[in-house]
Amino acid sequence: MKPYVFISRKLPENVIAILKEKYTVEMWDREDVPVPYDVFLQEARKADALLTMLSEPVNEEVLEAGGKLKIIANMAVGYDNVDVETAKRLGITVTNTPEVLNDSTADLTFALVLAAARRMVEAAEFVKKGNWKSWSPLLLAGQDVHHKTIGIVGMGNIGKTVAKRAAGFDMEILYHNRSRKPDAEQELGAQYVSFDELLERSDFVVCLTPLTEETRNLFNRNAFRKMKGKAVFVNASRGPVVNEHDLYEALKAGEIAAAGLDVFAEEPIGEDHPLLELKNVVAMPHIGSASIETRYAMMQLCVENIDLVLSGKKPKTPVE
Ligand code: 8YV
Repeated sequence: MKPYVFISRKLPENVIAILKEKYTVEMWDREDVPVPYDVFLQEARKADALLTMLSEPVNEEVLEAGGKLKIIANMAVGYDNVDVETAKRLGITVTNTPEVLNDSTADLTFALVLAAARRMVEAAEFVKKGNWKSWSPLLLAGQDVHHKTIGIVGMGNIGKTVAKRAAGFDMEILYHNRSRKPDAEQELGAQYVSFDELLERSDFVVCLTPLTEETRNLFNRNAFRKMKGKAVFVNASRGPVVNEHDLYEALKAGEIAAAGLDVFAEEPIGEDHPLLELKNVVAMPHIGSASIETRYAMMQLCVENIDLVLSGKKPKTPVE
């Protein structure tokens, strides 16, 4: 019997063709809803390989379901949806999609910095709604980005790629991370500072840290209170790193100036989400890595990792 591969979202046929030649491949083919948990679990019982998205909880029950699983290829650099410890215990390989998304995610992150600072979404709506009838010197005036201070929390590969963009805008670059990053310090002049110092000194606070028990709720009322009144906060990592209620209160009270958010505590969000009431919030539907080129590269990497592991070889990008 051929190994069985289950893919939890519809992927283009040309990407999965190589898997179909060698394996039995099934795919959840609805685009409007994620695969229901009971269906996913049933598929996991049969599967040798699962190609998963962030929306799928790859928990102990899933990992232990059939006893045949060899690989979880998660189509994301983050893997907070996967119980990696249990996978390790069971000898199941977990892979992610690092590197290929660094530039696209950094582009989107920097776009949020610019959009929130220069009020670009508000301005675009103003024009589209036919409100552009006159001109005044401070009409839709925002804040400059160039020559300001950016503070990057989470100086991983994406953080460094954002820092490169910031250097091009002549920004002073501060960062906070679990460990020092000498390459970012030497090549980009980034300065390592404590979390509090970063909050106090930055005009732009950019969150790119993975979601862990340490980072959950890291950006809370206390943190927002330490930021400058003109600070712009950008989150392109994981929603639960931010206390959304506290962010709402901080924005509403004018404790910080604006926010650019690509991620939310519970996704997707509806139009009734409180943060959407605020004019100074730029909200995106978790599209950090969503360029056509990058999404293809991510899918391709998942497919390659599955093929390698099912052929008894080492995957390209294991989660260690
Ligand atoms: C997701 C992301 O991959 O890579 C990550 O960790 O958050 C995104 O790039 C994307 O939403 C698909 O799951």
